[in-house]
Amino acid sequence: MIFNEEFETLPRAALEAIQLRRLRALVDRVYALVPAYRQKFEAAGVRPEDIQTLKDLQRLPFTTKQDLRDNYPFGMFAVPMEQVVRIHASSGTTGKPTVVGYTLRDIQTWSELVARSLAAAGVHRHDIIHNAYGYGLFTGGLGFHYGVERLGASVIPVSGGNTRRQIMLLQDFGPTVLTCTPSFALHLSDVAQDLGLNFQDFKLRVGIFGAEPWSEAMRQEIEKKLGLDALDVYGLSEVMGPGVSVECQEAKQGLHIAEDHFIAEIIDPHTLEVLPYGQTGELVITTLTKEAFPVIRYRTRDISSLNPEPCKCGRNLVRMTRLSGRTDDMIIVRGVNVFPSQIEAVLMEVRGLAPHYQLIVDRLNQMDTLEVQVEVDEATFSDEVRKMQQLEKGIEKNIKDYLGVSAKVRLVEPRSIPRSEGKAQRVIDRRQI
Ligand code: DLL
Repeated sequence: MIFNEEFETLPRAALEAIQLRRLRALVDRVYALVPAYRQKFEAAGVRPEDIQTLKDLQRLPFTTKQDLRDNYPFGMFAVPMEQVVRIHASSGTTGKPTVVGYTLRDIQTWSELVARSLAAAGVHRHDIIHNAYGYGLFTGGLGFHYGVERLGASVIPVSGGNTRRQIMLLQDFGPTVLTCTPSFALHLSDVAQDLGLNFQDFKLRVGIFGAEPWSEAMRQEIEKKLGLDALDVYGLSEVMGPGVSVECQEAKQGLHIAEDHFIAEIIDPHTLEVLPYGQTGELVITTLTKEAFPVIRYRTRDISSLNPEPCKCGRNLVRMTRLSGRTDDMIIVRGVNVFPSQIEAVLMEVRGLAPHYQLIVDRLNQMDTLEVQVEVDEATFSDEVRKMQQLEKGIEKNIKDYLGVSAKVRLVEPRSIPRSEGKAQRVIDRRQI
């Protein structure tokens, strides 16, 4: 189903005319209102009037997470705070989160784009949606919540956690749609099985999964175990949240990007050159309509490619391929974005630790596990076991407090973590997805 027939099926020429008009207005606005953008444009020797065609976008400088960090927390907002009605945040590479803001109109746009995503996945007004994306600073929960309401369907705002209770609600309320991370979907089905219940007996028929990497094999498994049609949804806080792109139920081949609101480019992350359609590289996104927190050529660090062929679902919107990884070392553990540098920052505050650590990520019963192994210095190592255990617990608490993720901390002997000749290998990801 198509939620916004007019905009989702625009002929390319008409779509590009809208994109150019919006891009020029955006560039004028950020140049006038956001000092950080003005400075970056000036440093690159480009002025708003230089943007005459869509190709001229390539003359504008990229925006990175570092820019957001330099302007933490609200320095890149393009409206006064009294027009901001919502704040969300996601993990930054240091202890500080990346902060994003929305005007009322931004929330309306976002709601429409999530409504479009739901419709593309085959959801309609009569559906009941069990929304198990986390509510809070994370954009998943509230993003889907508003989208479901915009579509006119019913939302159950379950949020994350409390798996057994979720199973009870799935059984009793009979939702027809499940929205959560793909790993949590599988975890739900395992727990149901342990309780002697079968997902096939529930009413679910569609699942919309994203916020973390998953594979075609995982889709097959989810569809088989949960008895539903599983679709991929993509987004990131810096650009909006969920709803930037979504697979359609008809083709399930690539995620349609809402191009009347975003321009996507693929670049070579080393040379920074823009690559032609079909080639794989880093996805870069420009927001065309966001008011509070527009981004210009934001480097997502996500790896994908673009396919411009019209789709059998009727949309002319470019499709991005399922993400195949990231160009940085961010890992996603139970839906929480984690940078090794954040863990490092927590560890470095503790006396008695050596700056050698490794993160071991695995998946046990469909749930991600994170173990932090860190070397202690000689003095700490000769302490009694009880003291070492206390130290471990203390670090676990700090990681939970600062990063919002549970980890198992294991203090290990001095010089036991393998040293590398080049870049230290901080992450060992044993998950098979
Ligand atoms: O994860 C927004 C979202 C919520 C998307 C719910 C989909 C569903 P962040 O927390 O800012 O926002 O994390 C964004 O998550 O750059 C990707 O690396 C990863 N990611 C998001 N969707 C997918 C997906 C939300 N479908 C980061 N497949 C992004 C693989 C994904 N990775």
